[in-house]
Amino acid sequence: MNRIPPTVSAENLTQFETLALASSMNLADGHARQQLTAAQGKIVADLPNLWAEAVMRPVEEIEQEAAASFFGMLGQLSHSFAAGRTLSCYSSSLAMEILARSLATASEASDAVALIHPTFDNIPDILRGVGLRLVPVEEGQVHDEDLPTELLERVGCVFITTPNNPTGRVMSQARLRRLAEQCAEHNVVLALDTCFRGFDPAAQFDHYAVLDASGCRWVVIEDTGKLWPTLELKIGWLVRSANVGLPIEKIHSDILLGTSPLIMLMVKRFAEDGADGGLAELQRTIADHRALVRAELADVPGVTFVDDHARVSVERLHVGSRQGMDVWSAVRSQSLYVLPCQKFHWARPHEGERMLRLALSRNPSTLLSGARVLRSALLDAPESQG
Ligand code: EGV
Repeated sequence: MNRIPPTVSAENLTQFETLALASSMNLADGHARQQLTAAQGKIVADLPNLWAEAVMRPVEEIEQEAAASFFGMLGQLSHSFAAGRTLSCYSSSLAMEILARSLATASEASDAVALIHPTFDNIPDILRGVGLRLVPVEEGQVHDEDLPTELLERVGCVFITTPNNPTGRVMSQARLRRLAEQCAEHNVVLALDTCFRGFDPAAQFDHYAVLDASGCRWVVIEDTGKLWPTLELKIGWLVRSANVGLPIEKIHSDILLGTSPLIMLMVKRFAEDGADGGLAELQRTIADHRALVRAELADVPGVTFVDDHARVSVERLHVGSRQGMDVWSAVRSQSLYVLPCQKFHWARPHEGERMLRLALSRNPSTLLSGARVLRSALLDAPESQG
C-alpha cells in the first residue's frame, strides 16, 4: 500500500474536514454539497425578492414563520414560541456553546455531563472547553436500558445526539419518554442534539410533546445546516423548557442580537418545499447514494457497513484488519478525503481505529469516483493474516 508519512496534523474532526475543502473528491464533512433540486434552485433565484421582503417586515414575525415552517416540516408541532424559548443562532455549534456556558455558569448540583459515546468530537470539546467534566454513556446502553441511578446522581446534564453522528442511531419515543422521566426524577437537564433528524422519519415524532409531558428540564438543539446545499447559510435553534433554570437567554444575548432575516426567509421557503415533498425526495436521494456506495464496496474482503439501518447523510465503513488512518492516507494521495473515526470515540479513540466515515450528501458522480478510489486502495491493502 502507498503509505504517506503522517505529515498532516489534525487535532479534531473538523480539521480533517478542512483538509478536504480544496479537493474535488471531498467525502469528509457532513455538510450538504449536492446540487440544488429544481424547486430549491427557484428559491435561490428568488433571493433578491426575499431580501426586499426581509427589509420591510418585522424580524420577529419572520423568525416565527421560519421556525414554524421548519419545526412543522419535522413533525415538531408542540414546540413553543413563547418568549425566549426558541432562540436562533448562526449555527448549531454556537447554540451548543451557549448551552455549555449556561451549564457551566449555573449552580447545578454537579458540573459533570453524561455524554453519548461515540459522537462528533466538537460536542465533547465544546463542553470541556467551558470546564465541564464528561462521563461517557455508551450509545447502546442509552438506547436499550434505563440509566443507572448512580450516574444520574453525579451529573447535572445528560446530552444525547439523535439521530447520532456518525452512527445514525435514533432514540425511540418510548426510550425518550423514559429517559426524560429519569431526568425529571433526578433534576438533571436533558439536552438533545437533533441536527440530523430531517433525514430519518423515525426521529420525527413530536419530541416536544414527550419532553413537556415528563416535566423534566430540557434543551434541544435543532439545525437547518445538514439538509440543504445553501453554502453555509443556515440557522441553529436553541429551544428550552419553561423550567430549564439556565441563563440561556442572557448568554445568547451576550453573543448575538439575532440572525439574518434573509436567511430565515430562505429557511422558511426551503422548509415549505421540504414539507411539500422535498424532504421525502432528499431522503430517497440519500438512500440511493448509500446504496451506490455499498454496491461499489460490497465485495471488498474485510469491508463491512456498520450501521445497517442508518438513514442519515453519512455512512460508516469498517475496513477489517486494516488501519483506518492507513486507508485515509492512501486515498488522500489520490485526492479523495474521507473521515477517520477515532475522534468520534472521544473517550476511547482506539475503538474507531478501523472505521471511516463517508459523506453521502454529494453529487452521485463525486460519490462514484470516490467509492472507486476507495475500492482500489482497499484492494491494494489486503487484510493482515492475524
Ligand atoms: C459533520 C463542524 C464545527 C460540523 C461538521 C459535522 N462544525 N466544528 N463547528 O458541522 O458531521 O461533518 O457535524
